[in-house]
Amino acid sequence: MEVIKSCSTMNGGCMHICNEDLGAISCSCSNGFQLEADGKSCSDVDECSDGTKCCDQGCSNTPGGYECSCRSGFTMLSDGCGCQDINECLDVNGGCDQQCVNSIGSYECTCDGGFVLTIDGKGCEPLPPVIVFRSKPK
Ligand SMILES: [Ca+2]
Repeated sequence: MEVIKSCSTMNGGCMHICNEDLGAISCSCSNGFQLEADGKSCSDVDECSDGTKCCDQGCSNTPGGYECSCRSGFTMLSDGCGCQDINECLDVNGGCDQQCVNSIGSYECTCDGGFVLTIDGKGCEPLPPVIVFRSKPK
């Protein structure tokens, strides 16, 4: 077996970065990768599980990095880490006929007195006249 003594031959056997120092070769890895036990191979670091992630909510590991994500009802901050509630009421009143009430991660429509919410959760219709339910006569 040929002993590789230089980074100029086959990258010194290193998967990523070959360092030559006083005739000795050592391998290192690009950011987001870690050196394997063989001293040559590089494997992805799972930042989502090793505690280095900055994500408020979701985290997905990618080769050499990771990406944060936010649940529905939230928007990603420019830092790529934080998640901020979307105030749906600022956009066409959340689609609500009458009142729009924002909440963290969601919102709901409500109606003024004398009105009830329609089945779609957005519209308002006048309260129906009082209906008296009677049991069927036997
Ligand atoms: Ca919201």
